[in-house]
Formats: sequence, C-alpha cells, structure tokens
Amino acid sequence: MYPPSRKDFISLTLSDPHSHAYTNGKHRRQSCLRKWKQLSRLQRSLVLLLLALLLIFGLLSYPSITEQWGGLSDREDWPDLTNRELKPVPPGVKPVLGPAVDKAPVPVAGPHLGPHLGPVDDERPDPAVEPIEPNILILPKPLPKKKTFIGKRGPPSLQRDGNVSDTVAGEKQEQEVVRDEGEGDEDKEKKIVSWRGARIEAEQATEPPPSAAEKEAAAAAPANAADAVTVPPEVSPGEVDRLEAVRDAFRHAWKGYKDHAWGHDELKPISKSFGEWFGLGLTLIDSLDTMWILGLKEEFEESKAWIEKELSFNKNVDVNLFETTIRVLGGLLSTYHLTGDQLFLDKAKDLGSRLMPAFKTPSKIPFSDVNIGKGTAHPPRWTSDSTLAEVTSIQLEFRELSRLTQEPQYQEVVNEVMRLVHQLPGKHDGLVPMFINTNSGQFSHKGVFTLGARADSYYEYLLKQWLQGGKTEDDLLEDYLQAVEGVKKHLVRQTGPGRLTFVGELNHNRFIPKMDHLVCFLPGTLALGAHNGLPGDHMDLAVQLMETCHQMYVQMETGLSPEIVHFNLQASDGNDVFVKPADRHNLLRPETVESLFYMYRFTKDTKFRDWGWEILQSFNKYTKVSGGGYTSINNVRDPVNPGPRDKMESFFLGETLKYLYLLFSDDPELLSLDKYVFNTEAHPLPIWPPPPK
Ligand code: DMJ
Repeated sequence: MYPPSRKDFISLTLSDPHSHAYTNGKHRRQSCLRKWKQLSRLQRSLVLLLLALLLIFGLLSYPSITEQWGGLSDREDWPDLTNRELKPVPPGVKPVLGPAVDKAPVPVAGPHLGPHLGPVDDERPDPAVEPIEPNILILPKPLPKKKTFIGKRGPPSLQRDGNVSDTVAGEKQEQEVVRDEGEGDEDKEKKIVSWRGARIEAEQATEPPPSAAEKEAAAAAPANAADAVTVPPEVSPGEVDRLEAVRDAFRHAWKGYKDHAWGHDELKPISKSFGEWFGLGLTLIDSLDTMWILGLKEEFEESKAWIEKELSFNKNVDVNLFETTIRVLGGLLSTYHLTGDQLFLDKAKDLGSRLMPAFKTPSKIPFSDVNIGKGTAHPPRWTSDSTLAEVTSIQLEFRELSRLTQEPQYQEVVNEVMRLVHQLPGKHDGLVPMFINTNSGQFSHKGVFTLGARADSYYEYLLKQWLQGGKTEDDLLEDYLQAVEGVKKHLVRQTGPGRLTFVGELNHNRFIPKMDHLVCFLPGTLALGAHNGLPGDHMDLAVQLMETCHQMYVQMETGLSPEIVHFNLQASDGNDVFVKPADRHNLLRPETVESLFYMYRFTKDTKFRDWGWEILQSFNKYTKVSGGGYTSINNVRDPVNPGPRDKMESFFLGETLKYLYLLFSDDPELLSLDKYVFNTEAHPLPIWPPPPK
C-alpha cells in the first residue's frame, strides 16, 4: 500500500482548468477571492512573503538584465566579420595567461621534438579549435599603445659565478648581478671602426649594475604579476648606445665561448663546458660575419686563425645537410663576401663538395644526413622522409657557391629540388606539407600545413631565391605569391579579445590557433616582398603580424617569447595568448628581431627599434650568465626562476645579435636590402648582378 498523501505544501488553484465558459474574467476573480479567503492566516502570510521576495529580486536584477539585452542588441559579443573595430585590452588588466588556465594540467598526447626540429603539433583537442571555414582577413586599426606592465621583476637569477652542475644551477639561483668580469672598461676601445671603415663613437651603454637599494626593491617586488604597477617608459637611448650595447652582448657571449668552448659547436655557459653537434666549430663559424659587421676585429682575427689552422672537414662525422649548409656554408660564403679573403671561399668549396652525396637519392630529393668524411648519406634512422623546409632552404648557398666557383653542379642539384617541388601535387593553395619522401619524391604526412617548424623557410627561400637571381625565375615568384594567398585564406585569423592577427596551422582540415615563434620570420619576409613590388596587402599583414610577435614578448613576465603560443579565438574579454607548460622555453631565437630589422628598414618607424631594444634588455636580464655567455631558458613566465638550460645556440651570435645591431644602425647602406639577401641563418649573400647583355 502507498502511504496516504500528506498535505505539507500550499496548493493554489487560481481558476478551474476545465471551465471554458466566457465570463469576462468575473468568475475567475470571484473564484480567486473565495480561494484566498479560504486560506489560513499563515498560508496568506506565506504567499504575501513570497510575492514580496519576487518583487525585490526583480527590482535588483533589472539593471544587469537590461545591460545584457542592450549588449546583445549591439552584437558586441557576437562574431561579426563586418566589425572592424579594434577591441583594446581593458586598461589595468595585464593581458597575460591567467593562472587558472596556466595551471590547468593539459595532457600531452602528441610528440614534441627537439629544439632544432621544432615541435610537431600535438593531437590533443583544443578548446579554441574551430572547424574550417572560409577565412576573411580582417584588417584592424593599429593596436593602441599598451601600458608598460612590470611583469619583469626580480633580479637576474642566471647570472652566477662558479662551476656548478645543471641541477645545482637550477636549484641555487643566486640573485646577483652580472659584472662582466674580464671585460674591463679600460679594454674597450673608445672609437670602434665599423666594417666599412666609418668611425663610430663608442660609449658605454649597458645598464649599470643595480645598487644595494635597487636590489632590495627588486627582491620586494610583488610576487604576483597581477600586482604589478605601471611605470613611465624609460628614455630611449640613442643609436650609438644601442649599437654598443649589442657589441657588449656579443663580447660577453664570446667570452664564454672562448673560455669554455673554443673550437667546439656550442657553449654550455652554466656548466662552463661545451656541447658537440657536428664537431665543426659551429658557433665560431656562425659568428664570423657578425664579428665583422660589429667591427670586432680582434675576435674576428683569432677566429680566422682557428679556421686557418684547425678547421678540417675531412672528418668521419654525420652532419645535417640543412643545418650545416645554412650555418657553416652560409657563414663561410658571407664572410668571403665581406672580407674578400680567399680562405673562406676555399673552405666553402671543400664543404660544399662534401655535402653533395646527400643528393644521390632515387628522387633527387636529398637525404637529411651526410657523412662529410666518408661521402655517404642517409635519411634519419626511422624514416626515408626529409623535412620539406630542409630540402628547400639550402638553395641560396649552393647557388652562390656555383656562381663563385663557376662549377654548376651545386646549383643544379638544388634547382632540381625546387623544380620537383614546384610541380608536385598535394599542395593546398600553395601551402606545402611538412615532409617529402626521398624514394618517391612525393609529399608525405599530408594534411598538416604550418608556417612554423619544418615548413617555415620553404616560403622564405621562394622569395629570396627570386630576389637573389634578379627577379627572373617566375616559378619561384608564382609559388611564393600563391603561398601567401594560401596563408591568408587558410591560416590567418584574429584573436577574439584583442584582435591580434596570427598565423595558425591546419591539421587535416582542423584549424589550430597555434603559432611557433619561428613564424615570426614572416613579417620580415612579407615586408621584403612588398618592398620589391609585391602586393601592398602583404605589408598590411606584415604590420599586423609584427604586432603579434611583439605581444608574444611583452605579455610574458620575462619580456621574452615562449617557443609556441596558442591564441584565443573566443569573442570574450579573456587573454589573447596562452602558453602551454611544455612550450614556455626560449632558445634565444632571432625571428622577431629579424622581422623588426626589416620593418624598421622599410618604414623607419622607431617603435620597431624600441621593441628590439626591450628584447635585448630582457635577454640581458634573464639569459645572461655571469662570467660569459647567454643561456636558453625553460620558463619565460617565471622571472624569479627562468630555469637556465645551459646552452647558447650558435644562432644567438649568428642571427639574433646581428639583426639587433642592424636594427639599431642608422646606416641603410650597411648591408643594403637592395644588394643583399640574408640566408635563413642571417648570413648576407649578394643579389646577383644582371647578366651582361
Ligand atoms: C636558425 O637555425 C634558422 O633561422 C632557421 O631557419 C630556423 N631556426 C633557427 C633559429 O631559430
């Protein structure tokens, strides 16, 4: 049996649901009144109380409801492709990764490759991923000047003395200031001779070490970036000071290399030792033309002596074709051009001929690795594929080697690669997959399209080969123009909150709002194309992307960009930029300062210089190691413990500092962009003169 129902609730029937008689409401009113009178006093009080509460709640929520309605009617939060208004970051809110997002553990499903290969996109679903749809490029107004937020705080923790292990280095981050031992001011020349002989007044421009009081203030800085306050921007130093600051940075890096890694590939500045990759003195060769350009004669001469006496390519060693070409062959060729010294061309010839076995493949698409002593070549152990950017970003160097030596074989093998790729099916509106098979000559792992790792310099070299050859090779231009259209159509998007333009990736028709720092070469390349008569909207896109790359630095607490960022596509007031825990490292990469250099050369807008200056200061603050050298760091979001990686990549000297120097130089004839193209490792090679008629 069911228990009898208990009436512990108030039942109100305001009308007879079954009555359909029309009484003009009179019957209903009478019925209500009667029912009301039938209620006990308690029941009536409760009903009145309920009504009173409903009334109060209604009054209180009225403003916010009307506000929301008003907002919706204005469609402010709706994705509206016709809305070209910029949505600025709300004042006073630091537009950085919020702790909640940052802390949320994200399971990593996809592989992350090493620093030189760069990352392959992980497969995990991304909340911001949206299905593919026709993309319309929205040109926003320029971003308003953002306030300077002090996220950069705390004394530099990397700058330590002592021969300590990695682990100890990570744990015992003493907070002291670099003093550049052994770099006494008295040693510094008052006058520096630039590479073309112009005399430049040299003044000390590096920041003086902080006083005890400043150190104390830094230590007491707010622990939470959100607590930071706004400070007035510092007075910009002049050209001479900035140039000298770059020289100082170079000298400091060089001191570490010379003291602890001389003749080896890379400096490990924390452990004061070295790392070997190919055993070719990579940093030394990559740095040669930078020393020449910066007017560092002494350093240049001692390096030249090492090349003369010590450098031999007759070694039983496997080298990566691409890395060796862009860093070593490129470095030797550009140094030959700057100095006219035959030594460098002889070395380049020797190396070039030793790299040639890489092209002996069934498809003529080169293998990734070649043994320069044995004359054998092979793909990586796990695949017969080569990386697309690697086989298409060796052309400037091999072509130049042929021109200088009058031996056509170098040019022939790399031109054949371009010819094959030009006519290969599998491109997506000019965008290329990341791999190509050395047996079949076909693209492999199709479906992923990126301007980042493994594809980046393919696009860069299309334009630069066209420029190098005097704008005569139409296939290169055609492929480049088509690729830029493909980028605009499929990869360019804007963030919801701040309308930052970025270049994402396509993964089997899914748009991934992810951008490698490597992609920051693109503003410079687009600007270079526009400077050479390509469509003006390339420059518009360059300006927007440059702003985004700048934001990738200033929105981080150290003022340094992470390796990879993700962007927020949602129309909300949240952050524009997110960094996943695995992507927070900075390898001292050059791409942003490279693009700043191009942007400044073509626009003369001094803000690009100021942005570069801020980056140099951040490198000095968070990556400079006392005693000598700069180090890659693990975490650009942690200014107290950025986590030194104990490695100074050769491109920091070969590219990053060189581009900074050229950015700060007032002399447009210092490596004029109408006379030189820079290879992808920042080694300038001449634009070929037109053939005699
Ligand atoms: C350099 O070796 C070259 O710039 C290359 O094109 C990309 N990676 C590094 C710098 O980040």
